[in-house]
Amino acid sequence: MLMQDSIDLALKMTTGLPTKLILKASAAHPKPEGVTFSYGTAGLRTKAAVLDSVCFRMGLIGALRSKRLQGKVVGLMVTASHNPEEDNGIKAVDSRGEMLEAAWEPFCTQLANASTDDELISVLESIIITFKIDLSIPATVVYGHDTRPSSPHLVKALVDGLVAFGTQLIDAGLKTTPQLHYLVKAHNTKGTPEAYGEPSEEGYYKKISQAYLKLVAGKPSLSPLVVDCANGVGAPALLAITKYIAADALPVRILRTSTGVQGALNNGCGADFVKTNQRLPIGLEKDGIEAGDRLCAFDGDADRLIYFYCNGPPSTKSSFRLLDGDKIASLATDYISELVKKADIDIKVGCVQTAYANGSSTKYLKQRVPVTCTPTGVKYLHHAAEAYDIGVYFEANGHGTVLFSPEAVRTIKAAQASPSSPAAQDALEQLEQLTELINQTVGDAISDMLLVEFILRARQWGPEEWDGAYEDLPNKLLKVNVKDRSAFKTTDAERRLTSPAGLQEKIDELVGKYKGARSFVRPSGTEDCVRVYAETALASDLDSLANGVAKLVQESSGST
Ligand code: G16
Repeated sequence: MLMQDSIDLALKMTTGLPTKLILKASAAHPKPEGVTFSYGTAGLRTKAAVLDSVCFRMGLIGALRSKRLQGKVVGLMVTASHNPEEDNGIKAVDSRGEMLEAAWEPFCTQLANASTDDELISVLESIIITFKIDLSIPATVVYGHDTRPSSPHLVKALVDGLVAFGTQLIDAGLKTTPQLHYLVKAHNTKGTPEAYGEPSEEGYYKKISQAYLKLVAGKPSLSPLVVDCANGVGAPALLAITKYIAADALPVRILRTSTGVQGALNNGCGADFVKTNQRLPIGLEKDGIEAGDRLCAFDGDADRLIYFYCNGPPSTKSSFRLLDGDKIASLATDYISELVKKADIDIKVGCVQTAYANGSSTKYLKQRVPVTCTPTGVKYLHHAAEAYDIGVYFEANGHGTVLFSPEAVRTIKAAQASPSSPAAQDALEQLEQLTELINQTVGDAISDMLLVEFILRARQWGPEEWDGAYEDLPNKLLKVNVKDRSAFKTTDAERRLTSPAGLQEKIDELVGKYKGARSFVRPSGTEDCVRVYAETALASDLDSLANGVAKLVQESSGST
């Protein structure tokens, strides 16, 4: 295209930009000085006190993204998930219920960092031109928030951004992150043959509870499950679903539900605390739990799930046993693979993990199904899982779900017309219900919990039988505070560092000194730290390796 033609087209495309309205609204949401924002693993996330302008600007992005998708509903969720209560953030949901398209991420970062009005408008113009957005298309955005005290204020900023583009608003209010993903997909598929469910919170509960009840019908009950809700939004959501599922179908004790208590969120409890510290939530041993009880924990926005139990007195630290995302992946992969075999259909099951997956879990899974490794972040795992007919993806930290490809769903439905045996018919019915039970838009603590509960019930297993699949290699996760985490760059699905120069070689040398050891370093995309993961064959080597790598990180960067 000739230069003049390009200029004319750009002018034409950006003519409808409501510059005055945007700048007027933006004046009420000034960017704080001296802060640089970055779109990370799951959106923008940092201290809530500096996020007002970011939320306003993500409102603008939401409107543009919806216009780009011909007016389809997109979602914005105000949450900082597993982070401490004083943090907040925003996750963007695309029209199929998945994470925002990666190509938009650098623009979100640019817009969040624009420090003048001119810069703000210029970034918006470049988004419009890059993605060929027709501004005359009306936008619709559904937005929600978690229980953080800062959320209502930030939602207001978000709405100001949406309103500046005349966006049609759907206020979902207090929601879990997976519920918001569900709502986006349900809105966009309403009235189509692919209708995902009623686009309401009630629709969400109905869809998954009905599937669960069909799956567990006739299967003997298990002892009660104890749930740590991280004092977050998972608490009211779990309470709500128990109104749809009677206690004999889901015997449950719901703990850590103090959503209104300042400072309680994710504090000494929740999935991240349990996984990272490999211990019970603080004080849980005094909550009347016993050896062998099934325990699980959500994170602050209920998109992660971790199970655990004690194989001896809960007051003894050594009795703690973790059933993390890897163990959930192995449970789900085994069960679903068996169903596919019984159903006698030609469907391939695959599994997706990250470098954090315990080496034993990868070995176990690889003996059964193809396994892919991606960088950290649901957005990467989700897309990799789409490559399989049935893709099970879980991060060790408890984020994950199972995706059934449209072809797999068609095969399951078609085979039900003439099943090869009564056992095949039963397996096909179970597979069909699993497509309803599992929230296929994103990892969902509640839906995943029901999946685990169903499988354990079908197998009549307690946590020890489940745990018996394989023995985790001793492992440790450390956070190291550094001056500039952006100095840490990785390659090979984050398993190796390319920067700071020379650090990877030093890590290799250290790892080489320990038997069956592995360690890697990567910058967190949600917290201001660098994460160190270490795994060894011998428990006695673990602390020495993990601390040694952390020391190398500190020496290479200068800790804060
Ligand atoms: C988010 C992402 C996860 C990721 C986690 C930690 O979870 O959705 O995929 O594993 O951050 O990422 P990082 O190690 O980069 O900090 P959440 O639950 O915090 O939204």
